[in-house]
Amino acid sequence: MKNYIELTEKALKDFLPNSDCREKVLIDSMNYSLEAGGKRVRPRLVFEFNALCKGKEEAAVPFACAVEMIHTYSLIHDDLPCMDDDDLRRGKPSNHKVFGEDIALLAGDALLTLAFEVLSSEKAVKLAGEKACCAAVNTLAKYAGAIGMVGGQVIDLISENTNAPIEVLREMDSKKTACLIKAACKLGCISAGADSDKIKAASLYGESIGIAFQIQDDILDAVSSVEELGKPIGSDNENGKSTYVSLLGIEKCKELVDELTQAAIDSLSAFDSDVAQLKEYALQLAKRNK
Ligand code: GRG
Repeated sequence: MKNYIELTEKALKDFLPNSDCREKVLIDSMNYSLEAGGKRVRPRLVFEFNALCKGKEEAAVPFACAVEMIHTYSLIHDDLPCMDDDDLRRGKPSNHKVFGEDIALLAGDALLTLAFEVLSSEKAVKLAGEKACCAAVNTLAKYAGAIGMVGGQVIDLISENTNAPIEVLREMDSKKTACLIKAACKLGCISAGADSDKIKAASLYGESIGIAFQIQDDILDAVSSVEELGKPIGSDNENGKSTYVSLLGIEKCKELVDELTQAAIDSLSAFDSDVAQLKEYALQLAKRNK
């Protein structure tokens, strides 16, 4: 999986409207966050599952871009003063610090809608087929929406200063973090026209690595530094939010990450092709340091 970052980044540029227009500042703001140096975890998952299901790589490109657009919008909105009010993202000033709150809010909105424009575009339909594009729109909308990522963010907001217990944290992380990761895994299968058993197994993989990803994020927030992470640390504590680390301690969290990673690897037994890459990627994410 060497090519996926290049493929995604080139296509993200191509899908972005031309900035030679009166609303140039909006396009520049969208582009600023799209090219700000994310790890491209979700596009990689789309490409990995597309390959595992023996799909055409080109068909995965619009799907990978759509998921990354939703992810990017969520980060822009998450950093806004009305949310986490963070000034730094990926080692650079947050979108609203550069473009102002109004434009940052609208850049997030425009990325959210662009994701669905891309998924239903002529290009996507030509590459993946109408049925797959329609299923992808439905899946991404569901996982990013009110009972998915946005719902998780609301649970996060209303749980501030409540000493939320582990069950609430689990539901919040499943929705806020794992849902979009799950959507990426499912979209990879859908882009390849895979059957429902494979889509279900991909969803299980996504749920497990998604929760592990969030626990690892909580661990890094506790043990890492602003310089290493490129974003502020310790804001959950300051905002009175429970995290896996505050509830369970670092050692238990590490054990949980390992267990969830193993569960993700086990779910790959539903596939008849070589799962080595996805196994390796789950292990790599569990050890990530940024
Ligand atoms: C819709 C406002 C709104 C928020 C949705 C996803 C989300 C909730 C908020 C973003 C902030 C956050 C801590 C999300 C949890 C998931 C997570 C750890 C995101 C960071 O993802 P990475 O590490 O980011 O893949 P990069 O920078 O590599 O793209």
